[in-house]
Amino acid sequence: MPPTLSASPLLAELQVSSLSLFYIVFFLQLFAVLLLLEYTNSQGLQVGFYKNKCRDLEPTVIKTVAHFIWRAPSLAPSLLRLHFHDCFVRGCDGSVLLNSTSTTQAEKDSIPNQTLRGFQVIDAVKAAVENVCPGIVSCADILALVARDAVLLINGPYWEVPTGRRDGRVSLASEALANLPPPFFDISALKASFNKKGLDEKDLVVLSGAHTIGIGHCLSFSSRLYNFSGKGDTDPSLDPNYAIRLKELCPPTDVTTFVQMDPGSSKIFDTHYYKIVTQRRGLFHSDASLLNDTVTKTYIETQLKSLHPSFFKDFGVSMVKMGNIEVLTGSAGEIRKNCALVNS
Ligand code: HEM
Ligand SMILES: *[C@@H]1O[C@H](CO)[C@@H](O)[C@H](O)[C@H]1NC(C)=O
Ligand SMILES: *[C@@H]1O[C@H](CO)[C@@H](O)[C@H](O)[C@H]1NC(C)=O
Ligand SMILES: *[C@@H]1O[C@H](CO)[C@@H](O)[C@H](O)[C@H]1NC(C)=O
Ligand SMILES: CC(=O)N[C@H]1CO[C@H](CO)[C@@H](O)[C@@H]1O
Repeated sequence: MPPTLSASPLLAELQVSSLSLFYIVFFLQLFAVLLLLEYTNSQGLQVGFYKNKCRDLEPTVIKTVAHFIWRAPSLAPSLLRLHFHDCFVRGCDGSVLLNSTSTTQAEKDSIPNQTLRGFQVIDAVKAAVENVCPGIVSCADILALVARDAVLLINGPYWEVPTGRRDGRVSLASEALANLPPPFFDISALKASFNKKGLDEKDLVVLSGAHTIGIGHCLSFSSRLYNFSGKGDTDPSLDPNYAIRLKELCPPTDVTTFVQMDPGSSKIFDTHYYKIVTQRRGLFHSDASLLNDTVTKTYIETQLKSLHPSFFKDFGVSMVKMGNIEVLTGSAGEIRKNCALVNS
């Protein structure tokens, strides 16, 4: 017998055992991954987090928000925007609510936040919630619930809000400037900004749909009207007739005037914003740039063509994703007593 023949069964056996070893290692790894998933899930947010700790939380929140919105519906967009500005800076940790201190300038006092409104609503909700369950509910969770209820109260979509966020202790104006996408961004900068927060192009086009409600100040888009590229010109992506109208409303140095983002429909949560975007009448360059990408453009066209647009359902899904950005959970952070101040 040639030695090679006697060696081959051994070789076969070796191969079998290395194959089973491969499977053992494979399943061990799979098991480890599953364990890790289980662990991160239990560390994550959950719908009904306060079920046993603060049963009346959600009714208390919506009652207080309704009290404000029925008297001043224009607060609804502002309250939705607060949650976005919270989540994009240091995650959804309530940092947008903190006041500046003698040593640090907070997010509130940064350029993108100059036009934020509705802090008094958050304070009132926090007070009402502290009244029914003191020291239990974070300001970050209140922002997420208020954003949902604000949209619902103007007949927008409803979605379930996972909770369990904890409040951060840091708020820096410089981080707001670095993390919030400005209105002059083009599509690649917007995609990069959202990707950095774990959000994709669909989330970008869906969440931009929030601009179906609310207003924008002249200063947020006047660079499109005057001297767009340093030649005294107007942004070519803006409908020229609409540009003329906007110039009438917004003289070059106007800092107080504001206009509806979705004129005529700016109090109604619907797909009309997508319509004005296709008409080249989106208020910001960032709105216009949604036509410069296949995924975002196709989404917009599909919503407008469809008899039953998926926008409402999609909006809830993307809001939950946004609400998950870099959250503090477990024993991280704190439950603030006053949303404007870290606990002492
Ligand atoms: C895609 C990147 C985005 C950019 C560049 C952007 C930019 C802006 C700007 C410049 C304003 C006007 C502020 C003013 O002049 O008063 C505004 C308003 C608003 N934004 Fe956005 N935004 C973006 C995404 C979002 C998202 C993700 C949401 C929420 C899900 C949102 C909700 C709103 C709302 C509701 C208003 C109206 C606020 C009011 O009426 O007080 N935006 N946005
Ligand atoms: C936070 O700042 C606002 C505006 O300056 C002020 O009205 C409010 O009283 C401050 N809140 C606290 C708790 O200091
Ligand atoms: C337009 O921008 C250019 C380049 O930044 C600048 O030199 C020029 O003075 C600006 N014109 C006006 C009217 O502001
Ligand atoms: C869309 O892309 C074109 C070609 O690159 C560019 O000239 C235009 O400024 C872009 N529009 C927006 C709104 O970003
Ligand atoms: C709502 C709010 O706090 N706005 C502030 C934004 O920042 C400017 C300074 O850049 C403050 O003057 C505003 O009060």
